[in-house]
Order: sequence, then structure tokens, then C-alpha cells
Amino acid sequence: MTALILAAVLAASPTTSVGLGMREYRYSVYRSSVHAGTVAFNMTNFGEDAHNLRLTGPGGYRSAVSRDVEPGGHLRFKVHLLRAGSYSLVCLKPEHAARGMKAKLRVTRRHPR
Ligand SMILES: [Cu+2]
Repeated sequence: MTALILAAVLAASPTTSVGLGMREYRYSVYRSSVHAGTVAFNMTNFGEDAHNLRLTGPGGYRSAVSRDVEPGGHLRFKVHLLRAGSYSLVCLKPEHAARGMKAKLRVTRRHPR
């Protein structure tokens, strides 16, 4: 039942693309806020080390970890952000988050009342 509802929600919502620049040691997120639904991060690595991405958010949400993006490389990484709230973007390569490679993304309700 939950899977059916999830499928219906995803089918009804278009994918929002968000550019994400990566370098040592920070992300540049090209949108600060998106509507709830499917979000595709268009990741580009402008740096010299490999980087990746994981999101955490409301209700214990935890995305998969993206593949590593090599220097000069690109990756389109899709996640389903269904709850409104503040999500954290973190690079899981050793020491990267501690050196500042993290960012926030705000997710808003699709149909505000
Ligand atoms: Cu990194």
C-alpha cells in the first residue's frame, strides 16, 4: 500500500534538476530550495580529488551514496525527497565533510495551503 502511494506521488511530480559543483572542499549548490519530489543532482567535479554525495533529512531519511565523481567528471544522481524540511548534503570521502564539504538544501511542500 505504501509502495503504491509512493509510486503515485513520484508519477505526479516532475523531476527537479539541481546543479552541484564539487571541489576541495566544498559543494556549490545551484538552488537553495526545491519542491518535494524527485530531485536529480547534476554533479560536476571541478577539483582534483574524487567526491561523492549522500543526503540526510527529516524523519531519519538517508539516501544512497552516489558513485564517486572523478576530477573533471559528471554524474546525474537521483533521489526522492518527499518530506518538507532541511536536508544535508555530505561528501563521504575521508575528512572531506570535516573540512567543509557539506551543504544544505531546503525542500518545500509541493501544494502549500
Ligand atoms: Cu569530497
